[in-house]
Amino acid sequence: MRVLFITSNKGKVKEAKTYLSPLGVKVLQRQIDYPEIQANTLEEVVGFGVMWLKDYLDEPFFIDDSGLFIEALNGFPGVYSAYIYKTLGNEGILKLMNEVKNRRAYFKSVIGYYDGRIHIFTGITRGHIINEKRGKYGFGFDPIFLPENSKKTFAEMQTEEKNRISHRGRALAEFARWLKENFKK
Ligand code: ITT
Ligand code: NA
Repeated sequence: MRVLFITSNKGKVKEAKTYLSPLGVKVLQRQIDYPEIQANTLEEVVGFGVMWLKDYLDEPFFIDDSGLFIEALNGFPGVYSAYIYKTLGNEGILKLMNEVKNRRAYFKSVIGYYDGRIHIFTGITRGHIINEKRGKYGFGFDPIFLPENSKKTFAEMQTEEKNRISHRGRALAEFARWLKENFKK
């Protein structure tokens, strides 16, 4: 089967393709700017985005809204992650975290899939914000995030390795399990 992935983010597409292609799910990127509402949760942002997009698409599609939630900053940047990444970047986050002792943070990914109905899949990965950028793979906040029980930052991992423990990998795993249950060949 094929599904459209509505996103502007090539890094997300690479991860989704790497996860889903071997399972026989062909992922095609489409760039359609859908409104990302100001909301308190990623689930609300995704729900609104899917309900807006469904009128423009006539085949199954999904979107992914993600965020980095830093404990010492009360969950910031969270739902504002895209804007903060664009404006402050990793350097800005490192500056905000300068001398901050509690460096705990988590990434969360929410996938909204639509096939006539909306289905939500989520994944979380806990870890820490390190003191300097490390690694060249991945995208976004990957160079400053060290997942729990790992010596490598997300940016020091190849896609398969990141997928195995990442928030998006976990959301994709739920999504894949659901597809398998609902499309038994
Ligand atoms: P869309 O078009 O899919 O919305 P986006 O890049 O705007 O792409 P989000 O709205 O989900 O994505 O914003 C999340 C921000 O967090 C964005 O700046 C990403 O670079 C970053 N981010 C998301 N997933 C990440 C991951 O797995 N690793 C590192 N940074 C990530
Ligand atoms: Na976005």
